[in-house]
Amino acid sequence: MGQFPLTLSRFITQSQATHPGGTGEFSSLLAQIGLVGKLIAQDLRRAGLISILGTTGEINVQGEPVKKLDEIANEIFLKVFRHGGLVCALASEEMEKPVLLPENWPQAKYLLLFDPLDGSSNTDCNMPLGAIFSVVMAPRKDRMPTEDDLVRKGTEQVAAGYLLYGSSTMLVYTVGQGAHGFTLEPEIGEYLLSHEQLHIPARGKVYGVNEGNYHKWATGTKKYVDYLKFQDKATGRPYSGRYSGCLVADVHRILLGGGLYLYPGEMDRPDGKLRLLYEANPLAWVVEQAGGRASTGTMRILDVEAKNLHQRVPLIIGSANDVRDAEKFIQGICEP
Ligand code: AFP
Repeated sequence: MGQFPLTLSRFITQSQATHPGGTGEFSSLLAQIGLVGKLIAQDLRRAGLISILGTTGEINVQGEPVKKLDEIANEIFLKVFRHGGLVCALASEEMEKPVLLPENWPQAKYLLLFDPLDGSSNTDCNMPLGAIFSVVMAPRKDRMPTEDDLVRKGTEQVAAGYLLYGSSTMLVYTVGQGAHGFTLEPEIGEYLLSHEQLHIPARGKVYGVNEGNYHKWATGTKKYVDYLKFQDKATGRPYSGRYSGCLVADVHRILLGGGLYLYPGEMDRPDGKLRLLYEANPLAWVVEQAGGRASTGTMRILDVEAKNLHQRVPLIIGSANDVRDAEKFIQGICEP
C-alpha cells in the first residue's frame, strides 16, 4: 500500500518539531484558517441555491459594492478567530476599522489581516475565488494591540498564505520555511499535503493583467506588455494571456507554472488597486518562499513601508526573471 499523504496538522507538527521552542500554536492557527476554508467552501458550493449571490446594497471601505458572500466570508473569519483564542486583533479588507478582541488578550499573541473573499466579482458566475491571510505578532505584552500595531511591513509577517476555491479547495501557506500546498479531501474533510516545497520556474510563458486598463498605464508598463505579445522564439514570446479576475487563482497558476501577474499603477491611480496588507504582502512572501519575486516595479513588496491599513500598492509578482524584466521596462532601463 502506498504511503498515506500527510494531513495539514501532522505536517505542521512535524515541521515544528525541527524548531526548538515551537509551541504548537501555529498548528492551531493554520487549522483555524483551514476551518474557515471549509466553511466558506461549503457556502460557495451551494451559493446558487440558497440566495446568497448578488450584492448587499452596501459600499465597502474600498468604495466597492459589497457582495453577500463578501459579508458571509468576513463573518466566518471573525467567528472562527474570535472563538479560537489565538488572535487578539483582526483587520479585513472589508472593514474600515480593525476588530480588537480583548477577551483573547494577553494569552493570544497573534494579529490577523485578511481578504475574506478575493475576486468577488466571480461569485455570480461560478468562477474561482480565494481568501488571503497574513499573520504578525502583537508587538507588546504590556498592552492590548491598537490599529497601528496591525500596520506592519511585509518582512514582519510570521505566517501568510491563501485559500483557493477552485475545482478543489486548497490552502497554501508559508511560515518562512518554503511554501506548501494542501488540497481539501472532501470525503474526509482533511487538508492533505499535495504540493510540498513549491518551486516557481525562473521564467514562464504566461502573463496575467487586466488589459482593459492599458490606456491608463505608464509608458514602461505598456511597452513591457507589448513586448510580451511580440513574437520572438529565442525568448519564448509571445506569452499567453490568462486573467481570471481572482488574484489568488491567477497567482496560483503562476506559482505552479511560471510567468507573472501584474496590477500596475495607473494614471489616475498611481498605487494601483491591490491592498498592501491584505493581498500584496502575504502573496509576495509565499511567492518569494517558492523562489519567485514580488515588486512594485521599483522596489521589493516586502520592503514597502506600511502607512495605513487600506494602503494600495502596484504589484508585479511571479517568476524571478519575468518580474526583473518588467521592472527594467517600468524603470525605463530596457527598450524592446
Ligand atoms: P475583490 O477582492 O474586491 O473582489 O477584488 C479582486 C481583486 O482584488 C483581485 O482578486 C483581482 O485580480 C483584481 O481585483 C481584479 O480587478 P479588476 O477587475 O480591476 O481587473
